[in-house]
Amino acid sequence: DRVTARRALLSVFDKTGLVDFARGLADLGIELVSTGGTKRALAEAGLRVADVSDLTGFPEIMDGRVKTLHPLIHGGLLGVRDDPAHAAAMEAHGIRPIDILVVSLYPFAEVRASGAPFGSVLENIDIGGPAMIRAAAKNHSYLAVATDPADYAEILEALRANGGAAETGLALRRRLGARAFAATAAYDAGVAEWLGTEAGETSARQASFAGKLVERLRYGENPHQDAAFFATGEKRPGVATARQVQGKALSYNNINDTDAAFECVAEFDPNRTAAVAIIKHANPCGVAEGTDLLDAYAKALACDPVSAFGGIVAVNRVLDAAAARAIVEVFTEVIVAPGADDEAMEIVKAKKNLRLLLTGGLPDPRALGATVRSVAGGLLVQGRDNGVVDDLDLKVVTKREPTAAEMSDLKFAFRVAKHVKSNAIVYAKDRATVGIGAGQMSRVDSARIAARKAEDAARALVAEAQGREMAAGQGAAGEIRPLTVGSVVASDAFFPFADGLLSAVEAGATAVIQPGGSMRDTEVIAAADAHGIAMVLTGMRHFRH
Ligand code: 93A
Repeated sequence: DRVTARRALLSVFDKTGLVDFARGLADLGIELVSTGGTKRALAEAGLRVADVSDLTGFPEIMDGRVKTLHPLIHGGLLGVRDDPAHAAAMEAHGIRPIDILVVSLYPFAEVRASGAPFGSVLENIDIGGPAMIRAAAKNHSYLAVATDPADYAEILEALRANGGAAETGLALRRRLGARAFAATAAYDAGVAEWLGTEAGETSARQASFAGKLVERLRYGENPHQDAAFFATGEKRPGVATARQVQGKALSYNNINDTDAAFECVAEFDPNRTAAVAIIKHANPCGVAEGTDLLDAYAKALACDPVSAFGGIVAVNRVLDAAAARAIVEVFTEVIVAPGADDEAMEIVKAKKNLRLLLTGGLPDPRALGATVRSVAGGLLVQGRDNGVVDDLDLKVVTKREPTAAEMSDLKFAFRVAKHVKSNAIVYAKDRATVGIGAGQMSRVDSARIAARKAEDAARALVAEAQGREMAAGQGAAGEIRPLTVGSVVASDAFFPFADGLLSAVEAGATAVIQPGGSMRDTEVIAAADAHGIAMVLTGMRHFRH
């Protein structure tokens, strides 16, 4: 996989580090070829360098718009050295291979930012540079391509190894190739954004850099916002790659919520348990494991039946008829599942507007990947939160150890808390959520809201039971016992003070799972001990904003 470099083509706008790098190449016996300005800079430094025009026998024309766009250059970049037909073509047309390409592009972004007039910004769209970069990156089996002065040192180091054998290895060339495509992609994204803005395109329509357009959406989060859906090409089973079997077109909010639902339910291994997540406004309003999907759905629904109205339901196994029948009884926007059996599909069909999405599988919650969010003038990129509670080193820090049942519910609750917007508080019992507090600015408020929702759910259950008894002619009064009594609770981040914990104790929780790491951990642990609560620290936080 080693290639000996004999000839380098340098064409750089940014001349930082150019002379030293080129001298390093020349010292290794590598021949230099350059475009106008780059050649002048090298010649002034006393280096021997040929002009691209001498090589092509063609002058730079149209104010430099056409200087390297020539078969003698592109043939030298693209020719597959080991292919006899390519070698013959090179021989026949006098094309000599280029082994190292060094390009830095016209400063399009800088010229645009300077407020220059349209014509100068346009003139600073580099065409020949990206063409060469992409050719070299495609042909990285034979070429090393540098698109940034920061790459020079690494390349020189490789060439100087083995007693200055002027060789590059495949691993380095591939890395450089990937950086090169990233550079041209980012460059073109900037051009697209600029020209789109100049053309009066609105934001969503010009966001072509986000990936391949799947569809234009009717509107965004609100009707006055336009929107579109792009696929990145990532093969992760989910809303972007799913097959929509039926129902009307998905809206922006549907797509966002369906993604949240499916990512949440994918935390539950289908070989271990059936699981269902019901999502509203990107937050779970009920998540449960069960003996089968029907059981899991009933438990998930009981957590917050009011919010589940108009929700999105995700299941982790092939949707069966019994579960489908129960789901269609509640007004539901979307069902997303790895698959569905024929009978289930028939049942769903009766609800024309209900969308059924089949993904063909579940995404791996441990997979790497990136999440992107825009801020004014920029993008924030981070790795996916691929932390899974089973992989963590859990530490019991209280006098009382959790019982086996508590421990199982604690892990369940923490798994769900990862998918609840911060501050997240999740009460759980028997592997079902019984109260969820989401998206509050104070953790105590989240805890209180979760407890209150659990009380509401308990009230709803009693009312339902009373209704049934009344219907059966036996007037009865049920006692309202909040579902949080005897539950466990998870917090996505540490308790900064004991108050958040105390409010969970008040609601009846007997065990707590949280990352730990607060300055007041000892205070929080002491409060847990004082109330006979078992506490487990995960060492991992699951903020989700
Ligand atoms: O105007 S171009 O799009 N046409 C070309 O054929 C071409 N070839 C190289 N711009 C082209 N370049 C760019 O010229 C390079 O990407 C680099 O930014 C610049 C270097 O020119 P000089 O060596 O004259 O300073």
